[in-house]
Amino acid sequence: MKVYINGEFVPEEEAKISVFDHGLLYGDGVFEGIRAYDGYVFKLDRHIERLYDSAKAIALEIPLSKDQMTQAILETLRVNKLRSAYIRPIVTRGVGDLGIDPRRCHGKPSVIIIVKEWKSLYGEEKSQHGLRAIVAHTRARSPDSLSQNIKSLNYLSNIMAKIEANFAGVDEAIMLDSNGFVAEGTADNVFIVKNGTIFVPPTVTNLPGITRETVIELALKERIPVREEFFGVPALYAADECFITGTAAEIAPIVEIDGRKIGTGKPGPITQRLIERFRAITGIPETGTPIYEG
Ligand code: PXG
Repeated sequence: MKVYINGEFVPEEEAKISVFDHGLLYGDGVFEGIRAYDGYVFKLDRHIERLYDSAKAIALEIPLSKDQMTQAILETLRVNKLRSAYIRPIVTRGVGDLGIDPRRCHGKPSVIIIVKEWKSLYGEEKSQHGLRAIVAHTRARSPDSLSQNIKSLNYLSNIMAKIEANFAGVDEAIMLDSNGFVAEGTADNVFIVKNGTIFVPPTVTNLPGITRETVIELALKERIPVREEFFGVPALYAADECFITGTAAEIAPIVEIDGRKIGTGKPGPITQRLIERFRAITGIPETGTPIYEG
């Protein structure tokens, strides 16, 4: 696999950056997680927009225009002859010295694009039968600190929640906001279904997921009511269905939380319907940017 680093394609083994890069030293940078399905990059424009929004929030000027970034991503896929892939653009503050001041990076951000052949996150089995989760003790970062809205290279709170899930021997951790309401998963958004209505927390406490917004659109098309409102842990336990959404997870049912069975303990009918609808809109020109001509 070849990796894009600052305009050049470098073989994977040689794809290295400086130990003085502030992305490594301070987590000073932003990234995206994107997927290509069967020759089409799913919602590429939205991912590009979110990358630039994240960069704007941390006052990081990406040295490529949005169009140049789009072309760089497509070219990286073509160089690697990929049709279905995971795509990871990363922009860091760049190479500086041992001091946090971004001015020491001389305004030269590092741009990296890694592409990989896609492998399913939880495996077909788990995605079909559902995941087990815990509610994490580690809280999602609050909007008055480094907002969860920014897809920055600082993922430590999410990683700590994931470690909690690993210790508990379950698949995923659900993080609460500073008020104790459900915020999101470690790399995904959380939805519940109660009496035929879908509930999802407003995005002030979580990443405005592109899968999340896609699922809301699909649900409304299916005439399933959707309410964006905060809910607590008891509502999570008492839900008829629960699922997480993300570029990696797609739509994955959660069937157990903190030892409580959710609904029947099997993926619910609304979750299954949305999974089906979601599958139908990936890998098509209506939702994706073509990698190859014709
Ligand atoms: N919340 C968080 C904290 C995330 O990191 C989502 C929600 C879902 O957003 P999207 O736009 O993907 O629906 C994410 C997404 C990875 C990886 O390699 C992580 C994400 C996406 C793709 C890959 O860990 N995070």
